[in-house]
Amino acid sequence: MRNYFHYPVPLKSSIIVFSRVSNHQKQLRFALVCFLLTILHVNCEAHDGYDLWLRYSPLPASTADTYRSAIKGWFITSQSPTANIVRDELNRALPVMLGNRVAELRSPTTQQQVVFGTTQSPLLSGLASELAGLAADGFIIKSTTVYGKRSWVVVGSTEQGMLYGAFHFLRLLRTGNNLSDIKSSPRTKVRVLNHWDNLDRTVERGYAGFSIWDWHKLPDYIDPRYYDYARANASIGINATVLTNVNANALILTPQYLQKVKALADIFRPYGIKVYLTARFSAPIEIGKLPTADPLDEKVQQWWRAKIDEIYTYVPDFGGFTVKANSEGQPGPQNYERTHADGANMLAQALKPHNGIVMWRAFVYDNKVPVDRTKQAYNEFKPLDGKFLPNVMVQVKNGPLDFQPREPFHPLFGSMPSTAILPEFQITQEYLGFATHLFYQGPLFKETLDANTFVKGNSSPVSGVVDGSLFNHQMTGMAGVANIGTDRNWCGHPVAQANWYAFGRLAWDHQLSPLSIAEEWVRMTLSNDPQVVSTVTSIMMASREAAVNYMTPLGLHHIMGWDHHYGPGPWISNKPRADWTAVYYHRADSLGVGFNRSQSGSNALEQYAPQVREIFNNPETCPEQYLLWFHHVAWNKRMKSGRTLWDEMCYHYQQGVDTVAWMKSQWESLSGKIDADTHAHVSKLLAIQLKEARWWRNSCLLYFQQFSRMPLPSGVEAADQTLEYYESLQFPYAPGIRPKW
Ligand code: GCW
Repeated sequence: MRNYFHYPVPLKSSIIVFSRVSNHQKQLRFALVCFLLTILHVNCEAHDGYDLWLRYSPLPASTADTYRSAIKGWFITSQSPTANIVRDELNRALPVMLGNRVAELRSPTTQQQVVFGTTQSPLLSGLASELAGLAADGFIIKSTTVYGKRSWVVVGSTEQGMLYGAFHFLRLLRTGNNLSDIKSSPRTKVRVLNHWDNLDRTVERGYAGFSIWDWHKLPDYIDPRYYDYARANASIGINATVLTNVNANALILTPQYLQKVKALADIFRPYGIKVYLTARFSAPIEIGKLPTADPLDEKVQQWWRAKIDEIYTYVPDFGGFTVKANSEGQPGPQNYERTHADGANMLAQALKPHNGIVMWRAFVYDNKVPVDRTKQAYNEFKPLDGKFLPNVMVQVKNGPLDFQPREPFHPLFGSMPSTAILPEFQITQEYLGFATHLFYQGPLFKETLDANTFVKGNSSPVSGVVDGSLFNHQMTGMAGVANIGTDRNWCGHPVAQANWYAFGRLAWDHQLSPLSIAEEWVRMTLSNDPQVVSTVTSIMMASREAAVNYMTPLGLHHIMGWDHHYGPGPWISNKPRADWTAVYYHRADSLGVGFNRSQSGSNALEQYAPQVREIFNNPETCPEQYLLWFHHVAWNKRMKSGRTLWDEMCYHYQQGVDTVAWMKSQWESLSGKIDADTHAHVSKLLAIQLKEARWWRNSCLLYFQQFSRMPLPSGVEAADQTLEYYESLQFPYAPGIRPKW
């Protein structure tokens, strides 16, 4: 048992101390042991978030009875490290949820049971045809007859499939669902977390403490967290992890670090998780002592080949590289007048014999290029369509700018039909209130996945690009920038765990609804109590729109504080890069506000299919949630509500604040219904969120009012400070900032 909670050591030692004693002392001892047991029990029950959504607790008696009538015991047909993980998890979960009577069976013949295994087992091989249509990691859960007994089987065609099936089976029990026949198959192949973790253990844009990779003590000291990290990921189908920051450090590729990487890869392997690294493009110079990193230079190619061969001696199933090149100061092929395809293909060629892949990021822009920043990735990558080797995926952020509370979908989705495209979401909340704000990202992820690109007929959702169905790609995946750190509860905010969870669930199946995912998460993490489930899910579902409203309503974007992105900063101007300032994006003046990206402006809309262009190009038909993203709009323009743009903006900011106040009062109503510590923690964070939502509303409205020169409409609260005050606030130690190298 690796979870700290379950170590029985303190109790044992206290009993030893009290041996050889008188009767009176015996009574005392008994009382004390009871007392200690009570404390321990309370500690076991206390929920500090470490267990994530794998928190098993007794099911309500009637639910447990129903399951017990169908399950008398369980059996695992395979013998492998992965089967042992399944066994551990079942032993951890079932006695707690169903009681000790539901135990592992010595043979699968005796009674009504659940059989876990693969179709390699003779007992389950008859199900091979049913699994044939599923992806390798898929599984079925099915009621069938085993040795004459009505039983349940949880079967994959691989050990990994069995593992995912077992976790799903436990999910069904934990959420109180009826057992029924299920077939499940992942819609994408590489379901990958990107850790922006540095070798000094800082985490770029990380808000949950330091990196969980203890590089200094690896490979000799293995933190129990590594196992729990792997369990958590396996339980939601995540099968890949990029250990290091995309702002890369070449040292990770040296033997000293590769031993450490190997230690992690060895732990993760039976959980079905492959390890990947970030490749610093200039590594041949920095650690290879070559004069150049030109991808077309023979010596450079040889160096990478040898380096990659070496990596595979440490990690035989190494997944490959994620690369950020020629972006925000990172070196890349363009330093040598080569293209992104030249750079990616050089690495892909060397990885190919080992079945490794390259995830090459399209997050590129340059302030020396006098073109709207949101157009630059498309401009650079679209012409390279078809030029990447088959084991390259181009990794594209969900929107064309940078993980804003709301962005339209990235125009590269659908416009590179001959290239495998990997979407990148940011689970960590860089622009979303850090780990202080309750911001459930399920609806944000889903909005991108559901967006219609119109590139191939009237129904061409981004999800069709992502799962390969639209252009018939075999290489598919979904990447998420992790929000994980050394905080006891992993993600900082207790509810931020739900974003990690939702990412995994949607990477597995983008057809799931954010509400159903939220509900699963609440039931498994907080409580099955119907009031808790409905209240917390409504809070979660309201949280995204609330944040859009109090931060960047109506299509505003990138008006956060400079560099750290904490809090409001619509006044940010005069910085070394125009495209890192707020005024570049909102363009407020006495006439109106918004970035004109229509035909009469930067024409970013030309990068979308004609149907999208048509809707968005006209301010009358452009959905209001994107209005100021695509248009510079007069302050007194009439909106659909009949209000002026200015009044509407005020109303949205107020609405954002009001929703957070509502979220807080809803949460308060759950006092006594969920674990007290978690309740208090979230309650305090919601108080900060409310304070910060007001700060956003006050400062943004004061700032924009300078241009609109219009009064606040009724119902919108006035600021209690001056604009100068808000502008004067400085946060030199805001967390998550990128280190200055
Ligand atoms: O949003 C920006 C972040 C950078 C990050 C970059 C990227 C890792 O502010 O911190 O760098 O995106 O995605 O590469």
